[in-house]
This record gives sequence, C-alpha cells and structure tokens, in this order.
Amino acid sequence: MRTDTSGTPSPLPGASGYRFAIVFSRFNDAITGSLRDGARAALLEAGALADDVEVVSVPGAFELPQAARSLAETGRFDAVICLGCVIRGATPHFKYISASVAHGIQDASGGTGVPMSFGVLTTDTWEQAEERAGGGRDNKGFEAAAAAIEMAQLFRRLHPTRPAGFASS
Ligand code: INI
Repeated sequence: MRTDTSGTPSPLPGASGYRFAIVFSRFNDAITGSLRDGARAALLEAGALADDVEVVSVPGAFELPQAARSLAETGRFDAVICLGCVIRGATPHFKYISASVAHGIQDASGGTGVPMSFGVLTTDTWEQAEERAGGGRDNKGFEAAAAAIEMAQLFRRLHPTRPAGFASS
C-alpha cells in the first residue's frame, strides 16, 4: 500500500457500504468547517454514499468525546470522525482541553467498540491551524476520514458478525 507521510493511503481505501458520523466543534469554526469539508470530501471520494455520512456539530472541542460516544452508541455507524481546533494562544485552557479531548475520544472508542479518528488540531497559532485545514489531502479532516475508513474496514474484517456500536464491556 502506498501512503503519503501522514500514513494516508493513496488511493483511499473503499468506503462504499460503510456508515460514518462526522462530529465537529464550532469553536474556531473558520478552521473546523474546513476540516469537516475535508473529511466529507474524503469519504465521498472513497465511495461512501452521502446518505451514509451524518454530520453533527458541538460547541467546543471539550464536547467532542460526549457526542462521539453518543453517536457510537446508536449502533448506526462503523466509525466516528472527530474534528476540532484548540489554539494555545494565551489561554491556560489549552492543555486541559487538549488532553481531555484526546483521552475522552480514546475512552469513547474503547468503551463502545466503534473506531474513532482524531482530527483535532492543537496548535500554537491560528496560522498553524490554517496550514492544516487547507484544500486537498493535507487537510487534517481528510486524513482523519481516511483513518476512519481504514479502521472501519479492519473492524469489520476482525468482527464480521458483530453489529456496529457493539460495546465490549
Ligand atoms: N474550544 C475549542 O474547541 N477550542 C479552543 O481553543 C477553546 N479555548 O481556547 O477555550 C475551546 N473552549 C471551549 C470548550 O471546548 C468548551 O466548549 C467550553 O468550555 C464549554 O464546555
């Protein structure tokens, strides 16, 4: 399999027959809207049907894990793509939010058995965030969607009879 430096396969793995949720936070929405668009573009390019992609938004990155878990628990999705943007700037919030989002998404995925990809930018500046949210394959939303497709395929191969949203414990 050929990949670029981010590990995104080229061409993308096939997404036909899989259902995805995209959850993005509206805080810094000029950036997160581009991540959402990049993720959606990747899924459609990979063959997912528009009807099989549900997009929801939450206020800030802190709310992403709660929404991702809830989406996974519906049992309707093969993978959940989590997108957000936390900029260090001058706020001491940064380290609390970034750490809790990363751990929260990991816990939600482990707890529900549904793969979740991490497309949350944690940057020092707005400019760095913009660089990661441009058009094309470098967009971190695009990358997160590619990872979600690959994980959805892997989980279906490993657990062919298991319904989506199965919780292991
Ligand atoms: N949310 C973000 O998504 N990015 C940020 O940079 C950010 N900062 O800097 O504060 C942020 N805060 C809001 C937070 O995610 C919650 O929405 C809020 O605390 C309400 O729970």
